[in-house]
Amino acid sequence: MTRVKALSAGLLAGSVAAAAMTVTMLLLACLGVATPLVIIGDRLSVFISPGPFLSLMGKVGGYNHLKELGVGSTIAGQLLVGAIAGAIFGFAARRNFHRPATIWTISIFVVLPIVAIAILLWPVLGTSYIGLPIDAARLLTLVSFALCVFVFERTLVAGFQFLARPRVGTEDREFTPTVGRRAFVLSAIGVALAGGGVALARKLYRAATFSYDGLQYKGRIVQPITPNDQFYCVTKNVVDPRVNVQLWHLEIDGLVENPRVYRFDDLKMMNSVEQQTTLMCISNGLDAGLISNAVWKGVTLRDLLESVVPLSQAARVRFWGVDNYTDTIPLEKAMEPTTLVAYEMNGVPLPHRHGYPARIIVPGYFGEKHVKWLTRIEVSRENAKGFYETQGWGPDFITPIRSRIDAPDHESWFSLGKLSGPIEVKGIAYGGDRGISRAELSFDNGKSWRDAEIYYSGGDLAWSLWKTEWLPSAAGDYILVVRATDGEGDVQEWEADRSPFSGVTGFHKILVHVTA
Ligand SMILES: Nc1nc2c(c(=O)[nH]1)N[C@H]1C(S)=C(S)[C@@H](COP(=O)(O)O)O[C@H]1N2
Ligand SMILES: [Mo]
Repeated sequence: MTRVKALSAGLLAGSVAAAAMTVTMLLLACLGVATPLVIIGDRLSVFISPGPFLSLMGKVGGYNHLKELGVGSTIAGQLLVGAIAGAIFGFAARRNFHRPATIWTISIFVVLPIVAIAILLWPVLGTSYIGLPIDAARLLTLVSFALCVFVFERTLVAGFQFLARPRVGTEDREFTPTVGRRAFVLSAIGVALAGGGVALARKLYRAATFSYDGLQYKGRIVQPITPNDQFYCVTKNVVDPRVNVQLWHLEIDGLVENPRVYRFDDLKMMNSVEQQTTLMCISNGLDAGLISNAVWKGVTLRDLLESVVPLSQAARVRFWGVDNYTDTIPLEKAMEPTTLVAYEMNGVPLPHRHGYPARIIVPGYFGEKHVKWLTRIEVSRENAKGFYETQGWGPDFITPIRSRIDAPDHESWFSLGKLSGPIEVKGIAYGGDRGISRAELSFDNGKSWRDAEIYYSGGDLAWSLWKTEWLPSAAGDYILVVRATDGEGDVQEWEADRSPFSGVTGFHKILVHVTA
């Protein structure tokens, strides 16, 4: 066989094999198995610090696009690498193409990638979208990956032999019309595989988080308690877990005397508490709606930790989601009676996208710390870090005082002549786990302030809703500003020395035009 023919036969066989492997991965992904298609992104994202991360996100048009780009380029990259590997294989195998040594193809195309993946992706292998415990998930991820590369290897060898084997009854009359026909058949198989891959990708796309990741709750519709289907949502995942509670375990281990494993029913049998708590994402802008309030029911983390007895060196607690998301809080905060492992949200089991079957609720800390799809609680030393902390968010994760004007809209117009009464101005105020004692409004960009009425208070751990009536005396442009005071008497302010990655501080302002 000539070099060119061997290279092109290898290239074609490699492309088809890569397509077969990708389809296998998509199939596994549909079954909730972690595949390189998504965990490579998880692995890489911790290396990108928040500044470049945000600018990258801005460049590609948002977090969802970044995720799409991540998966898309992984698929493209793997098809490309497969094709090139096929070409190299064809070139190397051209002399004894009818019996390439299986030991070599298995070593290079199966064993080597498994070892590489095990080393490079070790920290994220314990991911399972159906909720398997971490060790079982890691094993399943590896075995599934082995299956994928095995599919690649077998398809490559078979495809290449199919193209390169001599026609029956002839001796090495290569690239006759037979070869052309065979290339056509193999390409057709490749196209069929690609079609199947696209169908699977579509199915996954419909199940993906793109439709709700970044959902905000703000404006006139805001009520004291956010309905579950309107509760803001942030996830690092392309497809969120749908945990099978029969498979699910909650492991509690690390620096403890008696590590324990809880099943869902064990949690339900324990003493439960119910509390209203507001969650806010660290990246919530001054005018944005990545903040919502719900009533959560669950067990106190303290009860769980006391059952395992933390050792004296214990200083932090690290939470693990089944999606391999992690975050930490100080042990002291973990022991507060309001830090929960919650399994109900507004009277119903946690919806899948909010962490079914159980999540952490840690009042007064940014949303990041409220780990969803909880599967492991690890008591650890002082230096343990979470997913976003490793990226470089923080160092402060305690929510500052924030408030927002929900009505009227920014840039709205009123005509004095047509007003039948005062304009209703309303919004929210949030003081972490310190409650809200006061909300004030300014209609002159902060020169003077007057009290608004707090007409709803959800307690110390939740937001308060405020409103006031405004009757502008003259036409003009008005800048409305809101500021809140928390339950400890601290007044909302712009903190000049706060790290930009510890959440923004400052005031929400809107512009309102009043005409005669
Ligand atoms: N397991 C897991 N937990 C997670 C996340 C995640 O991607 N995976 N996202 C975090 C972030 S950034 C926020 S702001 C909150 C959002 O919670 P919600 O979607 O229920 O509002 O969940 C946190 N918990
Ligand atoms: Mo977040």
